[in-house]
Amino acid sequence: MKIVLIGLTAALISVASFAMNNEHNMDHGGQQTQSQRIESNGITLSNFYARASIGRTKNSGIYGEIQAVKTDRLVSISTSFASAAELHEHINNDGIMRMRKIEGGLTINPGQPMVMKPGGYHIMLVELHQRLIAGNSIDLTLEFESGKILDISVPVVSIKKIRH
Ligand SMILES: [Cu+2]
Repeated sequence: MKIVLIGLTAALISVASFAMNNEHNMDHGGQQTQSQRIESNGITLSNFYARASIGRTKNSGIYGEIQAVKTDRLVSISTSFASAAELHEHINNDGIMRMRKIEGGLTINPGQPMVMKPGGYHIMLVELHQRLIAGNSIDLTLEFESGKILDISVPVVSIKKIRH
């Protein structure tokens, strides 16, 4: 009886690891349309999306939400898909909306999620190395003043699917 039980347990473990491998492969090879939720060291990243390239434009935007348990500051952003990733805001300059780079990072306070969305704060991808295609995903690394570094895989979606 004992031998049968051990055999059964081994079979269950191999089924479980097979399922996990499958999921793993889908993340890398397949299309990613769902945004990841990353929680690490008191910082949560959610609803991250990158806007698919429009024509041959060399820039694009990333939107998402950052929450922190303790006050922290987003100081550096990078991706292998672009020469630079900058933190931007939109400002109303005599009725004309303009984008402006935020120098010195952006503070995130506990209980106040930092929301990046079209027309507001966003991550600007400058000098894309390749077009961003809807259905693909791109890597993104966020560094905080506290020293915390979070990696997230960001799905690329068409502008029509990004909610305002
Ligand atoms: Cu911008």
